[in-house]
Amino acid sequence: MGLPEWDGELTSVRHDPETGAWFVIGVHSTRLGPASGGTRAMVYPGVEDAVADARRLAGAMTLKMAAAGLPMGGGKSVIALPAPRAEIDDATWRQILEIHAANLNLLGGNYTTGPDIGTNSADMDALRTLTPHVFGRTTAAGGPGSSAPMTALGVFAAIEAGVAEAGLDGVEGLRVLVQGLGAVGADVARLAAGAGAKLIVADVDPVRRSVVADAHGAEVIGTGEVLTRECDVLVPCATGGLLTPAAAGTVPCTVIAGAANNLLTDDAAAEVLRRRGIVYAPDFVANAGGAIHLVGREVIGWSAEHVADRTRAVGDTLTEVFADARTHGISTVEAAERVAARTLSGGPLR
Ligand code: HCI
Repeated sequence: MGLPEWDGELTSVRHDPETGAWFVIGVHSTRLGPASGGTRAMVYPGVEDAVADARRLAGAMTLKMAAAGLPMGGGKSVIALPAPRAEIDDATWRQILEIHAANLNLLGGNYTTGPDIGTNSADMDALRTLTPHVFGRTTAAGGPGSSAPMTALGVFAAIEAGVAEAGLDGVEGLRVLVQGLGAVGADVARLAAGAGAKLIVADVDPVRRSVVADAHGAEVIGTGEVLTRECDVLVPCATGGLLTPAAAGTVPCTVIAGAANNLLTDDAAAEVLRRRGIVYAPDFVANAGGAIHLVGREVIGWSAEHVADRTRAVGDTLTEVFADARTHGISTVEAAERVAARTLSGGPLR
């Protein structure tokens, strides 16, 4: 496999012929503490794509931890499945988790995982019986439970900060378009509806769409309309890579703040958004609530109340990022990277 260069510390790649799964772990940085980041399980076109995704996501975790002031480095696991998760039988999934746990044990605590797309707290319970290097177990198993509510709380704080930066007067009455109604997206939709937003939602899954639409009176649109539907706030909560520079050049909204990791395909997209005057809340700041929950509860020992306070503070961080970007004529991504770089240059946080 010819791999491109990477500025991270280590990539582990393993294939299991029996299950047909590939296991990739990207350890981007251990500068602030042990690397940490979720386990993503999904189908990829090829193993190169899985490696590229793990590395990109691991890099984003480094920035996320640093910008949130958490004492952890950045890493990510990707399990490239032989078939969609829903089609994998219990025995095979168990086997996949066992191999993943063995890989985590080989890394000896330099990387700790948690849930991400395709895995949940119950999977973390199962992994935790095989390896100690796991966050995010269910409350029944003694863990802090799903990180989704805190991720959503932080995203909502990001929406409010973005709305203020755009000179709009609060979320009430604004058209808020939520793309992706998984645990996080559905909860952001609930918060936005509670604040009086006119909700527009899109999801590939018809059940998820109608549950949210019925609960909050949301308008449902097709997933193909997300980038062309006029709205005030676009809230991407599905997989990343939604905004290419071309899409950033035409997307008809005023504020973008969502939960998806690696929302922009590259820095050029951030620059396009800046030039168009669209307020973009950098993903690794806006979606840090999940990491604050897991690391706060399981590493630092924060109370649930303190975790919620720290998560709401995501809005304050973004207010500073927006002001810094405006003052210096740089993209909000560059401004947020400066915040992370300041922390990273200081070295370990604990
Ligand atoms: C994420 O924010 O994308 C994942 C959060 C996380 C943090 C620490 C360990 C696993 C997952």
